[in-house]
Amino acid sequence: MTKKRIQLEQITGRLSRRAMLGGAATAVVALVQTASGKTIQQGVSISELLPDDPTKQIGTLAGEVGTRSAFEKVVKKPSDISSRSPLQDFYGIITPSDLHFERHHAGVPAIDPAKHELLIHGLVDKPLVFTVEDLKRFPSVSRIAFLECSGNFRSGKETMSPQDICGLTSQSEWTGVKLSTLFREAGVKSNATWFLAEGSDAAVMTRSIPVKKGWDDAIVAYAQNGEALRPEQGYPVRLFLPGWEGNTSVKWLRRIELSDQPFMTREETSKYTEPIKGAEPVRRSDGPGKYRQFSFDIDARSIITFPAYPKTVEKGWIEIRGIAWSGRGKVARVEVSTDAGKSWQLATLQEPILDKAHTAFRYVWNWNGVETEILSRVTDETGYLQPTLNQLFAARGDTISYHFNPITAWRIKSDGSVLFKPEP
Ligand SMILES: Nc1nc2c(c(=O)[nH]1)N[C@H]1C(S)=C(S)[C@@H](COP(=O)(O)O)O[C@H]1N2
Ligand SMILES: [Mo]
Repeated sequence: MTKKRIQLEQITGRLSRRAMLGGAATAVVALVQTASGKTIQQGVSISELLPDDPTKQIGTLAGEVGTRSAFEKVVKKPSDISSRSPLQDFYGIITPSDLHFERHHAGVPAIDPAKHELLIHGLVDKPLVFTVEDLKRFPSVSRIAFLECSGNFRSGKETMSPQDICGLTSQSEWTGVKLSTLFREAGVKSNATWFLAEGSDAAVMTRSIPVKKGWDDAIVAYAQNGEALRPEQGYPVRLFLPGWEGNTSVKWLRRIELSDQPFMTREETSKYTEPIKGAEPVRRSDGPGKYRQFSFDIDARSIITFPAYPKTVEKGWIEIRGIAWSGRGKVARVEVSTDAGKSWQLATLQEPILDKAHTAFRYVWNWNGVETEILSRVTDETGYLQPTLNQLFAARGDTISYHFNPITAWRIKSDGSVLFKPEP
C-alpha cells in the first residue's frame, strides 16, 4: 500500500468519522499520528493529504453508515443547556438530524425502548399503557415541520451569526401516531379540556396542553428524517406539537393525563411566560408585574442566512438567501430590503411552502459596493407581519424574553464584511 493510499482511507473513511466528533483540523493531526502506527505528518491540511488525481486510484469501500466530508466543518454550538443549529450552513429546509438544535433541562436520558411505556389516564374511559411497539402498530403519519424554542433570540454584539442569534430552530420530517388516535383508543371524556404531557428525563418536564391541540395535529413521534428519533430529540418517543413553542413538545414522553383544567406546572408559571408592557415592573427580579401565560403559537419570523456574519461578499450580483416560518400556518410573503428598511421588495419563495414549516426564500441583488443594511420580514397566511425590535419592546417592556421574533438586519460594510446589527 502506498503512502497516498493509506492517506486516502484516512481522509474518506476513519478520518471523516473522527471529524464529526472532534472537528476536521484536530482530526487530521490525531489520525495521521495513529492510523499506521507511526507519525506521518502533523498539523497538515486535509487538502495536502489527498491524491492529486482522484481518478487514478480506487476509493474507499462502502461502509455501514455514511460520513460527512472532512472538508465540511458544520457543527452545533453547545452551551450547558442547549446547542444551536448552524442555520447559515444549511441548504434547503431539512435540518440534518445530527445538527438539530438541542435543549435539555436535565440532560439526555438513556432509555431502553423495550422498557419504555406511555400511560394515558385521567378523564378517559379506559386508562391505557402503550409500549413503543404498540405505538408503531397504529396508522402512522409523517409531516415536515419546524421545532423552535420560544427562547430563541440572542443579541448583544455585531459578530453574531444566524446560529448565534436564532439557532434554536430546526426542521425535520416527523413520523409517529396521531395523538387523536390514542385519544380515541382510550376514550377521552367530553369534559376533558387539558392534558398533561410528562417526560421521563431527570427534569420530569411537564406541560399542560389544551385538549383541542391533541385532537387537532399533535403527533406522538418515534421517528425523525427516516430513522428512529435521536436520543437528543426524545428517543424513543416524544410529543410533537406543530407550530407551538418547543417546550410543549415534551421529549422522552411517558405520561399523558387528561383533565378539565391546566396543571400549572413550573414551566407554565415561573417560566415560559412573557411580560406585558403597561403592567410594570416587567423584570421578574423587580417583583410582580403582568405576564402572558400559555402563549403557545410561534410567531412568524424570518432571517437572512446569506449574506450574514461571518461570511463576506463582493460587489456585484448576490443571491440573498434565508428562511421564514410561522407557527400559525404557511408563509404568505417575504420581503427584503437592501436600503436599511426604506423600501421593500418581494422575495421568491422556494417550494415546498408547507404549513408551520421553515420555507426558503431568495432575492437577487446587485450590490454597488456602498455600505448598507439588508433585512427581511415575513407575513404569514393569517396576515401577521413580523415586528421590529422596537415594536416588541413597546409591547413587552425593554427586556428580551420568550417569543422574541424581531426583524434582523445585517450591515454590509464597504469592504464586503457582514455584521449583525444588534440595536433597533
Ligand atoms: N422531557 C423533556 N422535554 C423537553 C425538554 C426537556 O428538557 N425535557 N426541553 C423542551 C424544550 S425547552 C425545547 S425547546 C424542546 C427542544 O427539543 P430538541 O432538543 O429536540 O430540539 O424540547 C422540549 N421538550
Ligand atoms: Mo425551549
